[in-house]
Amino acid sequence: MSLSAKDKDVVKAFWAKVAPKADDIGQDALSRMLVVYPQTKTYFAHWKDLSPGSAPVKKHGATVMGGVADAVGKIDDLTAGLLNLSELHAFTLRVDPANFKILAHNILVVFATKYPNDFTPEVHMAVDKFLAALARALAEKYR
Ligand code: HNI
Repeated sequence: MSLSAKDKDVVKAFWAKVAPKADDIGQDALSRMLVVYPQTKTYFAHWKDLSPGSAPVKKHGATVMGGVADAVGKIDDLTAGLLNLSELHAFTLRVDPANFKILAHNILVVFATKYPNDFTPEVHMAVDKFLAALARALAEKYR
């Protein structure tokens, strides 16, 4: 399902609010993903410490949210905008695209817990659609 103009505005406004805390959000989402969905740990076996809040989890959480920030800027054409990142995940990193949905879910959970007042049903829906579109765009090069 594609994002309406209204959905895009809602996503951009919510992102503007949370962007200053993107690094914290990223490390929390990544920490949760690795704990709750331990099958995702296989991709990070080269890290020294995969426990919640460890140095590599912090660093990569910030990296991933940098990718999300980039995607917000490319919200009008995610498929083209994320093609290089999709290629990297498909051919170099060989990440199973099912995991994009898992991380998207964890990002949503963190948004909800950190911003209970801002995370209205309307924001929830728009951000869910955005993260689903982001996951689809990242999976593009697998076809
Ligand atoms: Ni992902 C590297 C963005 C989901 C495994 N990932 C990156 C980089 C960005 C990024 C940006 C750094 C690229 C570079 O070096 O040029 N990843 C994203 C985004 C999502 C995502 C925006 C979805 C929201 N990545 C996932 C998932 C997994 C994943 C779900 C596996 C479970 N990514 C990786 C791995 C790396 C990576 C592995 C390399 C990490 C490293 O140690 O260098």
